[in-house]
Amino acid sequence: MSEVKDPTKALESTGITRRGFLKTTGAAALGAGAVAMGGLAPMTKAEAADAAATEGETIVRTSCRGNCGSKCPTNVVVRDGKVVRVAAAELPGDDAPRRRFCVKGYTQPQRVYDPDRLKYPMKRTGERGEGQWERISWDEAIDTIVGKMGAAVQEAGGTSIAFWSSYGSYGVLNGQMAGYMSVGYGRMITALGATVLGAGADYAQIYEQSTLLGISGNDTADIANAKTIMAWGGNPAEAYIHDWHYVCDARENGAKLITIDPQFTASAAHSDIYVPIRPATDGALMLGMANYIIDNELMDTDFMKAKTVSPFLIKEDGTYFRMSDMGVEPTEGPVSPTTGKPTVINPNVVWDNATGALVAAASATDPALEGVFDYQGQTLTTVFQKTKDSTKEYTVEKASEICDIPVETIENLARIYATEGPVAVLTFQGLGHHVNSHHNYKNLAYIAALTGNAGKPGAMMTRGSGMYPFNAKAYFMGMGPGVNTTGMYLPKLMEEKKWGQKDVDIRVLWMANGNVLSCESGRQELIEAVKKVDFVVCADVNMTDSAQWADIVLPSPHAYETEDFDPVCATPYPTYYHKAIDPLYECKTDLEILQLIAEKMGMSKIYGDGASTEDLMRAAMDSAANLKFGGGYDAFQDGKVGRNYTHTPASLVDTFKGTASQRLEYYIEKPAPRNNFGQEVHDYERLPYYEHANESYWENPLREKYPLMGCSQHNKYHVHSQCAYTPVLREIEPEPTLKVNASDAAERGISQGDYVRVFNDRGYAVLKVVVTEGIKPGVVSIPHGFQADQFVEGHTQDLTNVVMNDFCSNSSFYDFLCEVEKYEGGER
Ligand SMILES: Nc1nc2c(c(=O)[nH]1)N[C@H]1C(S)=C(S)[C@@H](COP(=O)(O)OP(=O)(O)OC[C@H]3O[C@@H](n4cnc5c(=O)[nH]c(N)nc54)[C@H](O)[C@@H]3O)O[C@H]1N2
Ligand SMILES: Nc1nc2c(c(=O)[nH]1)N[C@H]1C(S)=C(S)[C@@H](COP(=O)(O)OP(=O)(O)OC[C@H]3O[C@@H](n4cnc5c(=O)[nH]c(N)nc54)[C@H](O)[C@@H]3O)O[C@H]1N2
Ligand code: SF4
Ligand SMILES: [Mo]
Repeated sequence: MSEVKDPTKALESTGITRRGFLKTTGAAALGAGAVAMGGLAPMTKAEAADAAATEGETIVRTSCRGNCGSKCPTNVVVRDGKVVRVAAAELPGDDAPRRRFCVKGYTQPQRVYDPDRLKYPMKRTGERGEGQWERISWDEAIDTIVGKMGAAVQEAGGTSIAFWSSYGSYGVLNGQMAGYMSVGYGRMITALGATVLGAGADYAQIYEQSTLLGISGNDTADIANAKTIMAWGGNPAEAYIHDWHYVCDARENGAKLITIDPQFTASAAHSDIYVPIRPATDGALMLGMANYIIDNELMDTDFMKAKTVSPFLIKEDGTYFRMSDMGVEPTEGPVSPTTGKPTVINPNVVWDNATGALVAAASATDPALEGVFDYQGQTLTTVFQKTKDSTKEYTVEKASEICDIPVETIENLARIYATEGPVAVLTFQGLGHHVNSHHNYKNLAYIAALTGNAGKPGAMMTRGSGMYPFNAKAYFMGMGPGVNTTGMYLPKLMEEKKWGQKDVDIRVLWMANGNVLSCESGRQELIEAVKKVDFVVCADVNMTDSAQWADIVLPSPHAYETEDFDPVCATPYPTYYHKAIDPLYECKTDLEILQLIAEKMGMSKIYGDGASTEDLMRAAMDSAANLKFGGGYDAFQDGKVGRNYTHTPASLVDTFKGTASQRLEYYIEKPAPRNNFGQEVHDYERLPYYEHANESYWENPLREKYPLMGCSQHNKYHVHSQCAYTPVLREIEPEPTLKVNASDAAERGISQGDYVRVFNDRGYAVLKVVVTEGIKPGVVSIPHGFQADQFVEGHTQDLTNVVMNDFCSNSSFYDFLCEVEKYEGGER
């Protein structure tokens, strides 16, 4: 093994301090990893043989990168420096059946050899967004960028440089997990004290469930142990194809499948029960189910007492009543690996029915679930009592009205959920893409707590995702980012030039690892904000909707042309990207580009003064623990298939180890906003809660003008906007389509295959219609991941808005109203 170098040491002599692992960003990254899985079926022998090398060929193990989440290990067969075939790579032993692959994986070579790839650095010649470009040299590109960055830093400080990403890559060298967690971007950003604009997607789930409630979910393989599976606001058959075979296994063992979705998805088609729900009302459905479960005494009270925060007492100010409140001094526990300081042991107090006294939770034999208690004039209420009281208005009848679901169906759902467990809830963006949808996760945790549907085999609130531990220190070169927020706040930042107390005068905007001006919501508002920035750079593989708005575009290599390591993986086998072929054309990786910039700016020490790729990779992978238990970098070299050593039989089930109380939490003692700029935090952030969506709610007076509620779906032929131009996939699905219910179409004189104009005050798009019974009347589904030039006119993402939830920063991809009319402009 070669010497382990830590190039971050180079900085110590400069006086720049390094910063330890940020708990929240780590958790966010983990949650982001829970984002997606993929793959259709195990390899047949014939398919596996596809990837076998014949004479003159070599097989290189890599991945298709991107954020479908499956991270299928890929065997790329190379002959004469060219990719000739690809197939799923083998996984060892018992994990072999986890080997999956899909049509997007098989067609990656078409993306590699796409003639429209960005080939050279280019600069804009016409107006911004006009599409006029001129080839330039790398020297000119780097000189221009360094000139702009240097001037901006001098005049307006480090925060004037903003790096904007989403989920293009989680690579430890070139990616931007959680906005900046990689050697390349992390070191540049933390050395400059730059502004990080992270993704607005996935935050309802990531922030509420993973970060605040500390629940990470069971391993995907555990789905097979469920007796009931609920595809609730998610479509595992198409978006989590990696999980789907476990759903099928469970069904073969007799499990019931229920889908709750306004669209009749592929998952719905396979279901025993399909419940078309009015969008953005799931929170009310959950509370209606909770009240039915309580009223009909279907609760698992043993679970509630032993495994949840239900019996914990809360003071009037909303914080927990602890032993210190009764004069018992806290004691010191073991040193925390995250803070390096001893943990404080100050137990929660419960009322023990057995002794009729207030005691530490662990010593109660029969903790009271309900009740209000007095301690020296202070009123103490159990978490369950408080929640029950604050949500009692959501009777089954009220939920029925809000959700447009019959009372009997809600009662049936509640009974099944409570009595036919273990229940695996497979959910994602249907519960996450409205402005206030983060409350869904507290409500889901509440019904799971009432019924014991978490923390045991087959019972989960979501499926988890593994992460190979990485050495986050390798990503830091200073105090951290100057400002760390979400890209959706760009309009606010450009307007106010402040973030909390900090000045943020963004002069240079760097877009990479995300097609943000195609995929983030509020596209037009974001474009307006981008127009106000002096200088915009975009690094990508293709001329994306985002690259179109840059001043300089930089060509990035395809995954097969890159060396990197992705620590996030749903299987125990995280992917090491071995470089299969040299980068085509003049493409350079993000790290190479940032190294050139650092050199020109006199900052080359941030990348270890010419340290090799191996050195930098080792800095991220070779932590003491990784070397000891998992082998680190070397475990993935020379044909070895490294395994995530933290993936153990014990890790298959989430037993709430990540929560402060080591119990299932549905109460948040100290809610703190993800992006803190001094905003008010409401008391309801603590509790299960329902409120209607921002725009997409039935009673909204705006429905007189725009009666249709929007939503969308993750496309089975795309990974977001990636694969949007893959020729084979375009043959299957040549153009974007809008799904409209047959009754809504008939009312508007729209027929199958017509071109329609879908619009609201923010924007419009012209595209082909699919008239279907497979969507709830009053709801339309816009396509996700198509590019501006694939619409006849406009862009469906222009219908969405930039409104975010200030507490958890999730955005409003489905939270919009619109109207549809027949397009009279003829066919394209
Ligand atoms: N093929 C493919 N797979 C992917 C991706 C991809 O782009 N392509 N992306 C990956 C990523 S990053 C993510 S986050 C996941 C997303 O994974 P999923 O969320 O499972 O995928 P979606 O297709 O967005 O499914 C959301 C479903 O919610 C429904 N829905 C909309 N509004 C509501 C509502 O208010 N209530 C309920 N109950 N349902 C509602 C929609 O009709 C849709 O069927 O997919 C991942 N997998
Ligand atoms: N209407 C609607 N909008 C949505 C959603 C929806 O359901 N409906 N879903 C939302 C969700 S859940 C998500 S996660 C987001 C995803 O939003 P994005 O992450 O922005 O989606 P992608 O199209 O995958 O964009 C990733 C880009 O990164 C580039 N890339 C890949 N690897 C590299 C690299 O190594 N270096 C550089 N420089 N670039 C690289 C890719 O070529 C691609 O252009 O979309 C959100 N938007
Ligand atoms: S797109 Fe996703 S499911 Fe398909 S091969 Fe690639 S990683 Fe696997
Ligand atoms: Mo996502």
